[in-house]
Amino acid sequence: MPKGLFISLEGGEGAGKSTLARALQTALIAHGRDVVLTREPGGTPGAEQIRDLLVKGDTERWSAMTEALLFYAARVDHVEKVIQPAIGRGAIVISDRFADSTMAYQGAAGGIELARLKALHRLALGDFQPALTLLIDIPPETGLARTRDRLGLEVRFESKALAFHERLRNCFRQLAADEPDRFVTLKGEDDADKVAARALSAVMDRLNDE
Ligand code: T5A
Repeated sequence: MPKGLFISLEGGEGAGKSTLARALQTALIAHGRDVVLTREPGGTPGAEQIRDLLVKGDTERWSAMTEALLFYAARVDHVEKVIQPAIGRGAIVISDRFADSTMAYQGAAGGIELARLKALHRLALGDFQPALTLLIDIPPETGLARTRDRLGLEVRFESKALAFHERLRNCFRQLAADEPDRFVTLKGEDDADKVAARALSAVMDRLNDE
């Protein structure tokens, strides 16, 4: 039986994570692998219910710490019910976002010290982490323009919004620099096929190492 592998995809809004997740799934299935494509927040019925609490309603509904606790409640359910069983049966799990998003959004952008979030991670999941994290790094202006184009909205940025997205980007880059063995950084401005080819090569390298 092949060994399971847990891969997370990270990056700012509109970086191309969902596009890459689908492309990787197709390529890895063509290599004969069992692939589970999942996402956070979400991935189980309970975690999808928590997702609704997080992504709907007033933007000021929750403090950053309440959000972090809700993300971790959803994450534990996701890890216990989907990710670990799939790895156990030899599948490759691709999660569109995982714990690094909490570090960036609730930590660097939301103002919670990363040490407190890392303590929360240890409490909830011990040392469980993806074997490989693909960070799609993209200037926030480019990523936001893509999502607004998709929604058909006019592209217009406020400096506060951009500063928030710059903090996210810097945090993701710092996390990647801190854990060079886990992270591979991809250039999000490249066309989608090129991003997918680089990502597949990183995954194949990791599979060969495992
Ligand atoms: N969150 C999440 C937290 O605050 N804390 C946490 O712990 C977690 C897990 C999730 C929100 O929750 C936050 C982060 C988010 O704000 P979501 O709906 O899952 O919300 O939002 P995102 O993950 O940001 O998803 P997006 O859809 O905005 O971005 P993607 O998935 O990165 O982008 P994608 O693939 O949908 O592509 C966007 C557009 O760009 C095109 C695509 O065709 C699409 O139109 N595109 C490209 N165009 C040109 N070149 C490329 N290389 C392209 N790749 C994609």
